[in-house]
Amino acid sequence: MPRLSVTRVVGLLSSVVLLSYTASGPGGSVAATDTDTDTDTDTDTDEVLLASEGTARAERDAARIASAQGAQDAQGAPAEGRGRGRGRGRGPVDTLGNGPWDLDTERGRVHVTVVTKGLDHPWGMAFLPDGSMLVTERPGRLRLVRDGVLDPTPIGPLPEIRAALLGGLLDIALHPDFERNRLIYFVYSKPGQDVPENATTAVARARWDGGSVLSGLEGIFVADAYHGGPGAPSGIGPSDGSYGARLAFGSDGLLYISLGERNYPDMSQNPATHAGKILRVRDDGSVPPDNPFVGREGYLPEIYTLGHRNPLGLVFHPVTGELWSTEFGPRGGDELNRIEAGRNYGWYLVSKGTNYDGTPVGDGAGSKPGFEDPVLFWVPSINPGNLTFYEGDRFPAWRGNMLMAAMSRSVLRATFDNAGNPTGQERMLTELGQRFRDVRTGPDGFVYLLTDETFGALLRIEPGR
Ligand SMILES: [Ca+2]
Repeated sequence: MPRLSVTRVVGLLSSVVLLSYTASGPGGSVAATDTDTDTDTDTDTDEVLLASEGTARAERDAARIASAQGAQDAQGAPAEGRGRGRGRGRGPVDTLGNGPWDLDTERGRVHVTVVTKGLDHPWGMAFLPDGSMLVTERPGRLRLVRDGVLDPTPIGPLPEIRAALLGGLLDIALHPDFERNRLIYFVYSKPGQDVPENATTAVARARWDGGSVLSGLEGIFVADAYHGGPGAPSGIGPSDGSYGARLAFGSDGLLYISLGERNYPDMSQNPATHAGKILRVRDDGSVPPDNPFVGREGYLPEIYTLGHRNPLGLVFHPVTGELWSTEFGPRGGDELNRIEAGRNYGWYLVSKGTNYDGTPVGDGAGSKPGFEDPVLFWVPSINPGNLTFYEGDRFPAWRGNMLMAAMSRSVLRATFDNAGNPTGQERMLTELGQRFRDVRTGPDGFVYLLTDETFGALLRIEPGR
């Protein structure tokens, strides 16, 4: 298959952008685009990601049309254009296979198995005390994997979710006291009340007793980050991109939420919006009085840090207790950041990368006083997803290492010295050719991965045999 040129990729983005702005209907549905997920995975832009999302959307649209219920979803969308690509007529393809795989890494052989397949763009996961797992699917389903088997019945009800482009049901977290109160938290893109495209991001919680029904569903936080729809100022990409969003509970019992700037960079430095920020709230969504900007005029009090583009990873280091975040940046500007209260992480004034059109970010200075430098950044971009610091027993050679899921079809392992400075990196599991969205260390010490694919999977990495 020919590799896409940058021009071609930009062309694809234009069509995706155009369609997303001209579409109408409750789902923000767009006509199918002629896009190709098997593009140059090292091309360092959102464009490839968005182009492949366009294909995924086309696949979903085709599936909707095939179903009777789809007629309702398609309301207002140009029916003649839906599900019809210009070119190859290729349906969704399982690009993974069944495994298992035995793969070499710099620190030994690993054995990778499929825990379950049949997940549509799985996005986040949470391990339950009994060893089972909850997994979100971006189109808006919450799934249970018990004893390695995917329960066919999704868990609900969920709130109304705007599942458009990169928006949908995103991350999930258990309350720190889950074993007693059975509370689960999830973050999702929320349609605007009058204009669905004028969407934001919200966090809800509910009680889950192990079956398929949630009780006590309650929104605890709606970000002041509405953006998109007719008349919205245009940014650097679709307003249904760059949502974030990850959740992480700290040992302080507080909930940390990472939100992207929705491809409207001005929001990252604007303290009057939650977009492009990492936030900190109590478990009921209220503001902790010691948040860094409480009482400062013009600042929303939930803000913990500013200046983020699309922070797609958020985790507390299990040993140091530090908060770390990966950030999907501009070209050559993907970042790993150590997150500290009240700091500004630069976007869109300071970046190690450049804008996708090749122009410098800000005045081109890669660093500036008052803005935090990333611990790591990648040229070309790596398209980071979530991350974990490995401290389990199964892979002694990985202890203290960071593992990062990457949409550029690899898992990145990074090492650090005792002072926390990076000392080396390795890209692993490239043989599988999958876009990795999430990576976690399981309570059993194995490493679990979600592939962000239409035929998505939950994978487990074990030591080699
Ligand atoms: Ca930055």
